[in-house]
Parts: sequence; structure tokens; C-alpha cells
Amino acid sequence: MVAGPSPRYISSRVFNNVGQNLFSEHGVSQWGWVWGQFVDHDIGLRDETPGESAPMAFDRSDPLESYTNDFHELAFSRTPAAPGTSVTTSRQQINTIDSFIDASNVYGVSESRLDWLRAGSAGDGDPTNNAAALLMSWNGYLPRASARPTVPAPPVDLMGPLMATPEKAVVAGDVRPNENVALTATHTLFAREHNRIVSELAGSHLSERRSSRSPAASSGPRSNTSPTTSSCLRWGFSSPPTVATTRT
Ligand SMILES: [Ca+2]
Ligand SMILES: [Ca+2]
Repeated sequence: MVAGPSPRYISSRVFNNVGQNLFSEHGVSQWGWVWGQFVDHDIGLRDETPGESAPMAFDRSDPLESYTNDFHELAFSRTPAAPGTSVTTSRQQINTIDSFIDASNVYGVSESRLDWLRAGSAGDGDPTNNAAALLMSWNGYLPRASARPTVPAPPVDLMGPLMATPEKAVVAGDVRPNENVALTATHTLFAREHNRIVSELAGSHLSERRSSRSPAASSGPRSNTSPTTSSCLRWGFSSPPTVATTRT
């Protein structure tokens, strides 16, 4: 550790959030940060396994300090370092979700999570035999973790009162839909939009994928599926028919 003021002293002066109202010079509304957080949760999620403990000291006598506890430090754990990286090789962290903007925060990054999220037959880890619609409550809200009594919900981050009532947490493609009500509302809008499109496409050539899909077509690794096939899987529809084209 190099000599100098503490990291907390510096951060309190770089970003002092004590009793200040922050307004955008460009008229950006609160939607700016909500959308930013939603997109962020589509492209990045660190390995949340606590790494080494590195608590940050704070000074109660600092006029900009509002934090209090008896330990005079803020609990903090580093994100685990990616294998092969460290101080001398530039420490890196692992992203546990895909970094593409592909609505993985709506559908998840694993078939087992999508299996739980999609209405119908869940618990077998196979979303292809589920309904096309996403599971929602009877009145159109995200499902709570207790929505499937016989199938445990996929992991979701718990915070605040939810730590004592994990069954009340809502479940979405990403593990963080409970972080704040604006984010929860955005997840809800996307799930509702998915189901609206499903109902609009009912009866079209994009017919709902049925459980009669042949076992041969259901087996085998899916990691090599094309983006189109992968997207259809997420959306719950069979691939659109191939249209022959002629170059001129
Ligand atoms: Ca993504
Ligand atoms: Ca299933």
C-alpha cells in the first residue's frame, strides 16, 4: 500500500453523495440510469464469489463521512482474479454471462434457467418442451421464486428484506432483477413484451415449438447452434422457413 490519503477519503471527494440532488445538464431523465443498468446486466456479471477480504477504513471525523459502524471500516471483498492474472500480469476478472446484448437478462445464459422461466414443463432442464410464453403471475408480473412449488428457482441475488424472504424474490434471466423497483419494472416490461409477441404470432408460420419435436432434434450439444436457432429457442418458436434467393 502506498502512502497518502485513504481510498475512502478520496472517493468521498470525487463523488460526494451526501444530501445532493444531481441533475443532468442535458436533461437526461431517471430512465437514463435505469436503461443503463438494464443493459449492463445484459453484458456483465462478475464472479460474485468473495475473493480476498480488503476492508476500506473510514474516518468518522471526516465531515463528508456519513457511514457508521463499530469496526471503522467498510467490509469489502475483491472479485476473484482470473486464473493466470495477478499484480504483475494485470489482474483480470471473469465475466459469468455473455457479453453480447442479446437479452440474456430476459432469457438467461443457460437452458436450465430458460427451462424455469418458460411456462409449461419445467424441471428437466430442457426449454424446448415448454410453452413459448414466459412464466408470469396471473396478473402479469414476474414470477416469484416460489412460483413453481416442485422446481427450485434458479439463483437470484437477495438484498434487504428479501434475505429473510427469498421465496418472494422475482426471477428473471439475470440474477439481479430485485436490485431496485425501476429495474424490476423494466424486466417486467420485457417479459410482458415477449408474451405479447408470442400471442401476436400464434397461428403464424412461426408456430409455437411443440413437445412433439423429435428426440433426435432435441439431443446433442447446443453450443454450436446458430444465432438464429439460438434466438428461436429463447423465443420459443421453430425456425422460420428458409427462403431461396437468387443472386443477380
Ligand atoms: Ca448478454
Ligand atoms: Ca422443460
